[in-house]
Amino acid sequence: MHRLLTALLLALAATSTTPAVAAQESCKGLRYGEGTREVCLKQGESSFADAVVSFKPGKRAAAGTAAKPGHTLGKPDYTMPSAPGFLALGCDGELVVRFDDNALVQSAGPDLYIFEVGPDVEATDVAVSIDGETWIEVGRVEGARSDLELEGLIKDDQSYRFVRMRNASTDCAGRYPGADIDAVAAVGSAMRLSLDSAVLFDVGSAELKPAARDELLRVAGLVKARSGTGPIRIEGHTDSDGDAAMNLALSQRRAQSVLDFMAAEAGLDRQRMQSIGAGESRPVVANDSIVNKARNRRVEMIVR
Ligand SMILES: [Ca+2]
Ligand SMILES: [Ca+2]
Repeated sequence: MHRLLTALLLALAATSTTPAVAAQESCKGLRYGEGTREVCLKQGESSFADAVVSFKPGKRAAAGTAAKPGHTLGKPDYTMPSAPGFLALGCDGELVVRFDDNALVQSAGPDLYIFEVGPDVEATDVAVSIDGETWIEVGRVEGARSDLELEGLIKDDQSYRFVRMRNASTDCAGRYPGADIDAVAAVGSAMRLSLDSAVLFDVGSAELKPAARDELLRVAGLVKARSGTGPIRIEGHTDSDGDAAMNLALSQRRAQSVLDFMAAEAGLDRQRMQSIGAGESRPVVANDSIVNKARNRRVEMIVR
């Protein structure tokens, strides 16, 4: 018995002295890089940016395949300088990307990772935003440092969908001027689900339609399939039609209706959930057409 215990303790000691192996094994998602550039994306492929919001190439712009901002979306796919798969920002270049199926949140350890590639290492200033309008500068990536710790810079209970990168190197000569961006990943990544208000509610009502049930049960299934027991933020949003105060109140009641259903009927833990009304304050697109207004009428779930 005593010998068995000693063997067990020795085995435990042996595993604790091999942190590199332990780190690899502990990454259940996607793992990239080595040493100081190593990163574990626990939420896998959804961690990456999903859409280009804007790209200003700057004074000295790249040409050809290195000038396509879409190359910064999804997983990193750079293989060699002559191949497409990255964007050269240009000397004064500025790129804004957006997360759609996920959102950047503060987590333990670094929260944002910029995959910068190519033979030259160039500095990039990074900012993040909740709405794409108000920006928080979060630091600079350069050389060996590709990740950013956002603790103390962003709010713990908020989620950020926009990342802005500005080339910060002054030496931007050559065929690929400025920083070469291959991919952008939220290491601290929450799942973002957007529900169409028209599926859930009648106009002006916060009472769930019978047909909403299937959609909400489907969404609850996605939440349950995700590992994690962190907070779930349920946000109601409206378009800009009508009175702002009434929209705010309606969005709050709708978010609460979804929360109540998720707790009472869909088996999600009420203690994890919080409902918030944002009214018309946070559109995803300009309220300039019938189609766009419909896109802005939504209930979002941000799941950690
Ligand atoms: Ca994504
Ligand atoms: Ca962090």
